[in-house]
Amino acid sequence: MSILTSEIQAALEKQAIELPSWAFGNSGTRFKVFGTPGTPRDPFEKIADAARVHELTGLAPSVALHIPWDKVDDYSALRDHAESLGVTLGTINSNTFQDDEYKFGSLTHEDESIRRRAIDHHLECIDVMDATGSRDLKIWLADGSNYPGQADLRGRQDRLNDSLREIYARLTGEQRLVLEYKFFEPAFYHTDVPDWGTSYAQVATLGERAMVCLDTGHHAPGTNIEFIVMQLLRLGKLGSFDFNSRFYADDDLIVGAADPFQLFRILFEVIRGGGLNNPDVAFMLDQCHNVENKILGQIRSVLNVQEMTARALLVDADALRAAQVAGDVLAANAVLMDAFYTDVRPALAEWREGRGLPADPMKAQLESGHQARIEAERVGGTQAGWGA
Ligand code: PSV
Ligand code: MN
Ligand code: MN
Repeated sequence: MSILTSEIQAALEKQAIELPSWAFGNSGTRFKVFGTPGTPRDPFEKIADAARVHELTGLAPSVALHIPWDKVDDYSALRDHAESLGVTLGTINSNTFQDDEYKFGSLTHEDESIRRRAIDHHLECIDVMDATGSRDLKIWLADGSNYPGQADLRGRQDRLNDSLREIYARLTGEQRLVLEYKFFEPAFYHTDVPDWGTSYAQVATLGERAMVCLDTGHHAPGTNIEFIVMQLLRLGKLGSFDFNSRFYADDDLIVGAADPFQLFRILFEVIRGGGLNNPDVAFMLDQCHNVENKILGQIRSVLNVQEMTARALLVDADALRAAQVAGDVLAANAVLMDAFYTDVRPALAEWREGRGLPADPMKAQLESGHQARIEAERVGGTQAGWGA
């Protein structure tokens, strides 16, 4: 009998992880962007790559877009294209971090005309959402300052709130706003939305459909991220995850690569807090593949999330609770570690096969000739990159 009980299988069956369109474009560091053959030349091809990941894993039914990187003339055509490949268009990510005007901020800017421009960009993103059928608008701001005294910290919070209120008021129906925080970079002294508390304080003033986005790479080293997950779920304000992993700063590496145990702990708190397969909590990746194959990198990522979810689902909740109540520190820790150390890969492979999916999606992609085909097809044109 499989170690994956029917309850666990039912939970895994429903798991969905949104892929970022930008993961399929070329990306790099400020030192070098390595182009790779077969890289998509437009948003249509990025979506085709994302659909390939879903086809092989059954785990990634939607793709997040970044505007203007994924700007197209006809969003209904993009939507039809996605749907014809078996995926939907997901979160719309705004972008106020690459125009000269935004050098000193966007939604927080002192200059009303620049702040207006930034608000208008978000309103246009909501127009895109109307056309794509997307539910979530994700806002990450590069706003901040580099030197003490450079900026009026308080005034910027007030303007940010004013801007967010206007954007939120434009949402209709099921649409939501998720505000992402990040402790530093590109600003180094202060960032206007540096932490979950600031994001929470801002979205709490907007309304029920404004939530916090937690990017796992956006915390200082040593931060107990699972505690934040617990707290936001408790407050009903965890809107979405941007999963990735980091060794140093905002590395955007494959989720679960740097610290699988941390991913396990996060997923344990997600399950504990009722956040698994909960439509209010969107699972997304926010990653870049600078040196590895991008489609395989995304397959590896969603499998890592699935594997750690399965392990977290294996935690014997009753035994854990009993040990906690009894004050049995070592027994409680052992319950958690037993689940973490369980190798679920063979059971997952078998389960996948039973659902008509390849037992090993990485191997299936490698042996399929798919990469060679897209390399042959995608000759000419300009390859998309992080930022195009
Ligand atoms: C910048 O830090 C960033 O990685 C944020 O995490 C956003 O989610 C992402 O870029 C896309 O805008
Ligand atoms: Mn992010
Ligand atoms: Mn980031």
